[in-house]
Amino acid sequence: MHRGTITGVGVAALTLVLAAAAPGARPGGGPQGELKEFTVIAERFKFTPNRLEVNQGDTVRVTVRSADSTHGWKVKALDLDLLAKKGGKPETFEFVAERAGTFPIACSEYCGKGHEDMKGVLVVHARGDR
Ligand SMILES: [Cu+2]
Repeated sequence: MHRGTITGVGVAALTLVLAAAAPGARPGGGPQGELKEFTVIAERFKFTPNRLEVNQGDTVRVTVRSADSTHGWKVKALDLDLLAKKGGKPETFEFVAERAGTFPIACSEYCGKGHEDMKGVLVVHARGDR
């Protein structure tokens, strides 16, 4: 059954698919959505940027890179959880912002005393609300 969510294995598979696709190719992309790209730096104890804003229907491509230890970039409400490993390569994934709303982002990998402060927000503006 297709659940439409991105979890650990799904992200890995998706990354491979993206790597194989030509840059900028957006098969199945809706006529209204745009491609929005973000690079997020995760470090103790913040995300930069910590606020991402897109429009409903946009394809969102997020690259997360750690500047120190291992961190997670998790949007629980959307079932997104990306691991940015210590000294690791940037991790990229892509999803379509189907639901409008304001979704909290948190670090999903305990990284020290300020871990709880690693927060952000993903804002998906409803169509017609631009
Ligand atoms: Cu953390």
